[in-house]
Amino acid sequence: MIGRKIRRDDRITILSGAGISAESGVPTFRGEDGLWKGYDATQLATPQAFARDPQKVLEWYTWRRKLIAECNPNAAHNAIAALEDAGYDVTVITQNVDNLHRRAGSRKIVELHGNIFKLRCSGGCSGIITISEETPPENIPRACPACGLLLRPHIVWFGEFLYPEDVSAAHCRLANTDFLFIVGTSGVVHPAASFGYLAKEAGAYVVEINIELTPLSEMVDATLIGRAGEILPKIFEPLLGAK
Ligand code: BJW
Repeated sequence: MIGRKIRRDDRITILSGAGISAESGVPTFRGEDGLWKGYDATQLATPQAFARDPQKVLEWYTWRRKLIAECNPNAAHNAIAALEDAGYDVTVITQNVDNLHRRAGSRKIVELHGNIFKLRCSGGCSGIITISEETPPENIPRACPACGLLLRPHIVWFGEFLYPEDVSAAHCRLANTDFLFIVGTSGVVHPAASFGYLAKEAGAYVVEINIELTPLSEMVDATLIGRAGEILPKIFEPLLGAK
């Protein structure tokens, strides 16, 4: 199906984007359904938007958090977690902030763009506050316990730098992986958009799974067109008994 056989000792890396969570009911960012509550995410997920109207941005995140908390991992998240559970060397590098890989049971995860269930001080105090999916919106803390400034989502907005330790962890893995599966990403947001090239240059076999072609389709070794929740179980489930 993917053109190269996965062996038991292969290192398998997943680079996931919003499309992997679409079948869970989490909206994607771009494309026809790529609107969040009528807002263009690229206009609200910026430090400028937060500086201009923090209330609006925080309300938008509260709404999204509630929507995401009501969603569950789907067959794609589960197939990846099951492969790791079966003893394969699997690392997930995700652009998603929805926590669904962790809820599915994946353990080795690099969250490139942060996590919507974490908060940090908008003034730069170092502590990160984790909130549970069940926390009602009215109980989500608003002010930094150390300095009193507003808390903001622990998310990387446009124009902000990713955390260097996350980028290093991703680069290190991409340089040392046998397979890279690029799943459900439009492949336009950097630096993640360049990760396929890094892995390929380092010798990985790169497979894209998406419902449509993307700018990355030309560089990958194989593109599988279809839903992640249908394709990934077909690739990974036959491997489960083989470890
Ligand atoms: C399915 C499916 C199913 C649907 N099965 N598939 C040139 C070079 C380098 C950088 C830049 C540059 N020009 C501009 C930049 C900066 C910018 C950038 O890349 N912009 C591009 C748009 C051009 N990058 C940044 O700002 C990053 N920081 C940075 O580069 O720092 C250095 C720097 C600083 C200052 C200036 C310049 C550089 C930070 C990026 C942070 C991205 N943050 C967001 C918002 C998070 C907020 C939040 O969630 O609240 O992260 S943007 C948004 O896009 C979100 C996503 O993680 C990210 C990627 O989107 P993704 O996952 O690909 O989703 P979609 O919706 O685009 O695609 C879904 C796909 O799924 C589609 O292809 C569907 O077909 C598919 N699909 N159903 C399989 N069932």
